[in-house]
Amino acid sequence: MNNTSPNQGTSAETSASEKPFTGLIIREKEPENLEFPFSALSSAITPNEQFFVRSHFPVPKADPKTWQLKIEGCGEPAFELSYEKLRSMPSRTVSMVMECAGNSRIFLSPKVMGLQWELGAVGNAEWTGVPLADVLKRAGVKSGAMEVVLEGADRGEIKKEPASPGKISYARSIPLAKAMSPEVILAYQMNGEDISPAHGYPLRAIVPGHYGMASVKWLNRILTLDQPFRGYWQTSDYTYWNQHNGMPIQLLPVSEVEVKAEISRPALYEAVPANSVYRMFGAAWTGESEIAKVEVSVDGAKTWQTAQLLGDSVKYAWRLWEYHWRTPVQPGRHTVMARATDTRGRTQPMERDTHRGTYMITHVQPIEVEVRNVRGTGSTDSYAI
Ligand SMILES: Nc1nc2c(c(=O)[nH]1)N[C@H]1C(S)=C(S)[C@@H](COP(=O)(O)O)O[C@H]1N2
Ligand SMILES: [Mo]
Repeated sequence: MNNTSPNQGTSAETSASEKPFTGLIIREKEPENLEFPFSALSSAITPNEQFFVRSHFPVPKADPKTWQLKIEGCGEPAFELSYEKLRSMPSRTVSMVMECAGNSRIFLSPKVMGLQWELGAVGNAEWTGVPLADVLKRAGVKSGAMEVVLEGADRGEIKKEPASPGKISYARSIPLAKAMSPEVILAYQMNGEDISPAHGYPLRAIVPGHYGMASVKWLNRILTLDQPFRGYWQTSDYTYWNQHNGMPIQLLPVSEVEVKAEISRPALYEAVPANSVYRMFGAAWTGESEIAKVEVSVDGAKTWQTAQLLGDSVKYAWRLWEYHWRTPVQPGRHTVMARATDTRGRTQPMERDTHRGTYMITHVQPIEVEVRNVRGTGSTDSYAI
């Protein structure tokens, strides 16, 4: 698929059932961490002001006139690029779903540490910038390099043990092979506008196929390494237990996105009219693959029906879907679920895998709704039959 084409548009049906967007939800005031209310999903592209924000530290100030991107480890001295120079280089636009690895954490029971995201630490935007490979080729990659570290200008202290040695900068690495892939870009625009301060102005990495933590914001330094990077967010935070013969043997960095479908509507505990057709609606995404199908269950996972995928498949972007649910005649509590499968045959698990720690929360989420006899409750997603 051509990844530079405009993404799936909103169909007429979609707009007919839109719930208005009434603002982001605060998960933390300082630093600012904001969630998109997922029931307001209305189009394949998340508008900039609706895009969730996940930041570990306050937004660093940046002056594009003096700002420099430093590339080190490729030879002496460090290679530098100005903002102006970067903007003059050939660019590319990539449509990418960005999901925070901790998205859906509030559904874990017992409760775990970390921001308590519901369904909205995820969004899909078109990012424009320079392929990282072009910048690395200009700087010259030393033979033996195996990882590329991306460092942001934001800094802070980690108080949780093991505490950091004073202030440290946010940094993550990706394998060299991924860094050289054409979809990985250094982006200065988001949906056709210069990236806002909250989302990484003036420059951020965009690493399609990986969870959000790899897409380093306020990027000002790139380092190539001939050994695995052992930084804080690579080895202490954003890790999960790799298993061998049923034994957890090694903490590995969270990296590739797992396949997942989310239900936008009905929302949790929404009142759904009985004996009607309700249009269920949501989005599905995966990592280095594409969505093959989304299935819906309205009977507690006894049977699964195929949902309709909307628009075209765009690698690394999410795919919208819908399903027309004939709601029960009898009022009462009902559970609906959705699960996605990708073209590699990977599908969402029903149970939580505890080796994933506090990240990669993709097991099937039951969404409870209240089926009611009343009509005209304001729902535009259904019609009587
Ligand atoms: N420099 C820097 N980059 C960062 C982060 C950060 O705190 N500092 N947060 C990461 C995480 S955990 C996520 S999920 C995404 C969120 O990007 P957004 O705020 O634009 O949605 O940015 C990533 N890049
Ligand atoms: Mo994240």
